[in-house]
Amino acid sequence: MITRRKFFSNAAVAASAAALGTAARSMLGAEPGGQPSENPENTMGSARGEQQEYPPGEPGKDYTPVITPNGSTLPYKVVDGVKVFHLIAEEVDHEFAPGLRAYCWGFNGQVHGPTIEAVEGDRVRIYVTNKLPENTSIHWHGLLVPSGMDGVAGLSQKNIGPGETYKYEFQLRQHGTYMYHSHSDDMTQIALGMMGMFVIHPRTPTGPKVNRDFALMSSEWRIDVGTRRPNPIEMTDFNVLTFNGRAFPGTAPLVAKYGDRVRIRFGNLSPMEHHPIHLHGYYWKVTEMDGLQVPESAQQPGNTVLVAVGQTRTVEFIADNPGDWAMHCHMTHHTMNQMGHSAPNLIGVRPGDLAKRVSTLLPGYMTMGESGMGDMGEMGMPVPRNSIPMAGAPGKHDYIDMGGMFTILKVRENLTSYDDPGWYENPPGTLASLASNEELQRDLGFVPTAQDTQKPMNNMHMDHLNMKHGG
Ligand SMILES: [Cu+2]
Repeated sequence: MITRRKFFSNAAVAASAAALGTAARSMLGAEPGGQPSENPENTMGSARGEQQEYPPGEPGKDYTPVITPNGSTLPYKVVDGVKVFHLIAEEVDHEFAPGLRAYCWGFNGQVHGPTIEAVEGDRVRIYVTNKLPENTSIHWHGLLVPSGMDGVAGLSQKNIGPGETYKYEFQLRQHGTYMYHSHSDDMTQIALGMMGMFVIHPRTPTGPKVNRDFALMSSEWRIDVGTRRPNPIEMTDFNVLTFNGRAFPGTAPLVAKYGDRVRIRFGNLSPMEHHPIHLHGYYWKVTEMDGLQVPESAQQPGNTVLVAVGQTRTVEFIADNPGDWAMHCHMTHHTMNQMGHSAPNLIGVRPGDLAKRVSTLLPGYMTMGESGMGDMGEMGMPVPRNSIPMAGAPGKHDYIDMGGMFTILKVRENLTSYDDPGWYENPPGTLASLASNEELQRDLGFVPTAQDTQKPMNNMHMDHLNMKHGG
């Protein structure tokens, strides 16, 4: 029986180079949905098979370039039809947020490494120079490459020694969101930041074109206060959580115009933890899992997507709700910064004149946390050198008690550029505000105070219950 796939495949054999369209898809081993063919024998996509050549895909013409907030895209040049990239593994003095720097390991002067971007069918040659004091190697996470290009030191290749440059070369026979990372002394090198995103655009795009295409890599670090080196021994207690190597308020906002179709490609190469990433004000559809396209009928809607360690998840939505919208990992300790995690629990404790008494022994002492910890960033108490307080940054309406893996989606109706447009101007009647006594009296029948012992619900008419039982 001639399946459609087989038909394309056979047709492709006979097709001339001019008949690229459907043949290209088949030759790359991808069905229109983007899935690799079940039968690699039928495809060019086989790592061991013959490979059809494609002209190098060009930004602007063949794809809309990805935006890596707080990061960059790795430049390339074309040599004899091959896209040539150069990654340099090296130590980087990296800023996580204003006030916190550490010596990390990254690529080309950046943490994480620049995003590698190419087009399905491209042949890529990636040189990796090792400027680290120990061996390294690079694994192309999720890419279908020949075994010897897979980058697992010892298993797939020799280590890249300090000072050496290795060459990786393969054809990209899939499209989607992937990653790259060190695969030699992984525990150390990943904890120090050696990773980046690898985005492959489809040769023959299907589906609606996106206007804004963002890549965000999650990671986590242990940087003890006052030190300048992430601790790779840490297994459980991470205190700096990042998107693209930056902790809020160091994260750049994602800016979109009203009506834009927005794609966000999430990757997670944290040493240990999974991150449920949540966006306010929207629901999205998960269009890719680990780079593989999800058929439209199966695209899960949601507003939170769990990105486990080693996974990528891609979501899309239309930016039709103007405003400033929080987007963050929903594990609350992952939206906190470094300082304050070892404080005693004083919530509800009445400290009396403790501060006064202690201050005779410790000048400048403040008792903190008895009414919660939201004020710990805002109080601006001096923090040790090279550390960031538990949370926050001044916001438009108040202090923002968030840190870590937190950023802001900014959607505006009128934009002349995608630069940070500042804070959102709330249209009249659309901002939560202090209730007036008149409103409270009218709607609740009384004015609640902090001293109230009344149970508010006892004073309310149970309209919905009446409706239910009233028949
Ligand atoms: Cu998290």
